[in-house]
Amino acid sequence: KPLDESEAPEARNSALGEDALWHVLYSLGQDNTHLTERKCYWGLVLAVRDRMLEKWSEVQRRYYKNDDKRLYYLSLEFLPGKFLRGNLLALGLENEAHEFLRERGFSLDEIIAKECEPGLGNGGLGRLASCYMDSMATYGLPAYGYGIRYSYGLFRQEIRNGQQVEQPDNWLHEGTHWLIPRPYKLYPVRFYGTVYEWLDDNGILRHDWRGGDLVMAMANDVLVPGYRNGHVNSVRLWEARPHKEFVLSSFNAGDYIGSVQEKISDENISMVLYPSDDAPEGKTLRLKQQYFFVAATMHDMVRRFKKLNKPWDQLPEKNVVQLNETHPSIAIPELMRILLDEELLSWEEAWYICQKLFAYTNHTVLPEALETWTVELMEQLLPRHMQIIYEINRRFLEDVRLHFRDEPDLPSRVSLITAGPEPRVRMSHLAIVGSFSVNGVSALHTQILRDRVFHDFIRIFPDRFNNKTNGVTPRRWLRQCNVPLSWLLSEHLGCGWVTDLNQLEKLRELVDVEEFRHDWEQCRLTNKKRLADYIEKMNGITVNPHSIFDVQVKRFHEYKRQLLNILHIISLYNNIRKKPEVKMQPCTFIFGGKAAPSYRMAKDIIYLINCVARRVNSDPHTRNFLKVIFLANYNVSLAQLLVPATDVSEQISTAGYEASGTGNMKFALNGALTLGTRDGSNIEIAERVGDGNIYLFGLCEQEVIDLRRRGYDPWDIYKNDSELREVLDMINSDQFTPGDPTAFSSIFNSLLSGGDPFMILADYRAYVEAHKRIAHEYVDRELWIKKSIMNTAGMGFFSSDRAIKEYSEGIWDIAPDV
Ligand code: 26Q
Repeated sequence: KPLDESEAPEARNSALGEDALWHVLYSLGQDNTHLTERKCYWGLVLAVRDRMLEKWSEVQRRYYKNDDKRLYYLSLEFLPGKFLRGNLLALGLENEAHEFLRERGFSLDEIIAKECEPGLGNGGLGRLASCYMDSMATYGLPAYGYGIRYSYGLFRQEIRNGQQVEQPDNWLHEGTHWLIPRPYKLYPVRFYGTVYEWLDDNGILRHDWRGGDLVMAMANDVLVPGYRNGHVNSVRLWEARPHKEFVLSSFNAGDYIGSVQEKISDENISMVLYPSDDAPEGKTLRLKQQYFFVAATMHDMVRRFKKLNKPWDQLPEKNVVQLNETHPSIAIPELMRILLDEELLSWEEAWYICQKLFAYTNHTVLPEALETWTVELMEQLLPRHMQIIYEINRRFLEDVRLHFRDEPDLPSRVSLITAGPEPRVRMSHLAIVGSFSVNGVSALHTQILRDRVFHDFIRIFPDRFNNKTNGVTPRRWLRQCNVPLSWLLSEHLGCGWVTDLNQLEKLRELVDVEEFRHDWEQCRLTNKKRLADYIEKMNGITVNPHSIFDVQVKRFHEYKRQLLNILHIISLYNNIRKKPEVKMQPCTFIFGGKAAPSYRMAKDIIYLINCVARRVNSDPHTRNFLKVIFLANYNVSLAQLLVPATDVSEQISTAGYEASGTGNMKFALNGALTLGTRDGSNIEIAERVGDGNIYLFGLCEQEVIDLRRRGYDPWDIYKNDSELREVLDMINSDQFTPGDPTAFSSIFNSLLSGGDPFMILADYRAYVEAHKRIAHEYVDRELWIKKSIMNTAGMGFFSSDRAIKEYSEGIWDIAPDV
């Protein structure tokens, strides 16, 4: 049943249902006297879209009229999740939609369950972009998202015989009316070609990039409504289209297939999202994707700016471009090219404009994830941009030499181009030098950028670096995903928390009210039962909703240490079997997440978890106490089911490796207790929920560094900890893979002879002890529920609304237009 219907939908002449029926006939071209679920869904989508379009066009006109400064948020990834529920909620139309469907014998929940989700991102970075789009619309900012309309999103994960199998995600197979194609918004994008030189009237050397291949970028818009404020923004997703329908010459020469082939290869650019969230592969197609969407976006921005008839130096006063990671950083030389070669500005003017326009967010400190491209590839694909990068670098290094005369090594360390036989362009250096702001995504992460990763740049550009701790949208990550708790909150606090999350602090006064605690627990139980039903349906395993739901869902990565989790589970399993008389709190351990298709170790870990699950779940001695579940195809929708049903949120990365994490925020917001390392934003979560309401364990970032420096030998731990040794020896035998004793030898070897690069054994004991505390305290229901409430109460700061306010005031210098 829908909640907070208090705010009536905007007055409109016709009812939502009537419009949906109209659309079934006139837009879908289908009989609307016999309605199917599908027809109702698409009819509703179109009717909701109409309402958003009206607001959107009003808002766009207002930006123009008020001469607003605009934000361009450039991201190769967006992970919006399903649309229907969120859009209905934002517009206050949930009741109407519900009624319309009910009268025709359909259910909103069931229809939403069947809605497909666009997986146009890998994980944290893409989901953050979507949380931010939601907050920008809700705050009323003049902002645009820009990205790529991939035909295939992140692969669908199946588990076969315990192993990950990737399936294509053809999310557009049925088409989608949430996407508005704009076939007339079509810009050419060039690749390869030649740079010509000429002298202008003032005798200045000019450049002209010509020839090569042209591909067209076509706009597709997704509308993003603010929450009940009549504001609608958009995300523009570029789709690659062939420049010419056929290459005429080859067509005439009879090479019909050859000419079609060329058309197909042009469309390849927006075909598929790269499924790796680190270790960039250096593939030409990826660089093409990056330049393709950046060129189209810069073109769009310049076109809009030119309508204002202002001098060029006003470009950064009327616009700001936020680069989500270095992936779109080729925007910097692209804008330089436009200003120099097309608008004929001087280098100084053009560079001044760029440096005032761009801002860059870093999301990773993993050295292998820092993006670089070979000069060779850049020179070939984007010859003019490579020239510009050389010139940016030349001038930058000249400056560095001048200001740091006594540090002859500094220039080579900060150079945009590496030395050596195969020189590469460092995209992060390009982004730092070409921006006025560089930010990290949690306090610790920004500190690490300052101290280690970009230490040299801090001295060159001391004012450029700043922190913006990530946040998540309370609309999707509480109001939408946790209806029972939302009801309870609104009953006691009013509805204001949905857009002002700090209001949750008032919950602190309610922890001592017994009835409130009881209701809190009931909400949690309802959510856990719903998840238990899903597990039963998907995995065929019955789990006890009164057991501890301990959840680790995220991409599979060695630094995220899913291995640490499963090692502990194996030792629990051993203990129960050895001492069946000891009563134990029943536990359900839930995993989910995808591994990059080429990441062998991550796939081995998925296999290990599934093998352990099979063994543990079928053992009659342990199955009342211990269940291990791997949920296939973790995505935004599945997260929305898991987050409100979780008791213990596993955030156990090696300290210093997780830039921020945002899953940690979603779980704690919904009343889960965090079991985590002092890493990323876990530290800030602890500060706000209080040390007594979170389970922190293990080495901190400095201790990780110190231990490594002192010399860390995992064999010592192996020798001294007999419980852990038993677990490791089981992995290194055929215990979990009967007949195949070497299935996990790569894991065993990495942990021991490989030196355990992520310090799993070093943190093992502390992790086990933390789990013991959890099992002990969970039994004290009063205590646990209080802690749960205190978590939700302390999470106001982690709203993406707060983060977006900080970005607008601290970086973008833009204000809401409402
Ligand atoms: C780069 C080049 C070629 C191919 C792929 C990539 C690539 C793609 C995605 C590199 C990195 C990513 C994604 C990184 C990411 O998701 N980072 C996460 O960002 C979150 C939001 O700030 C943080 O909370 C996480 O800590 C961080 O891991």
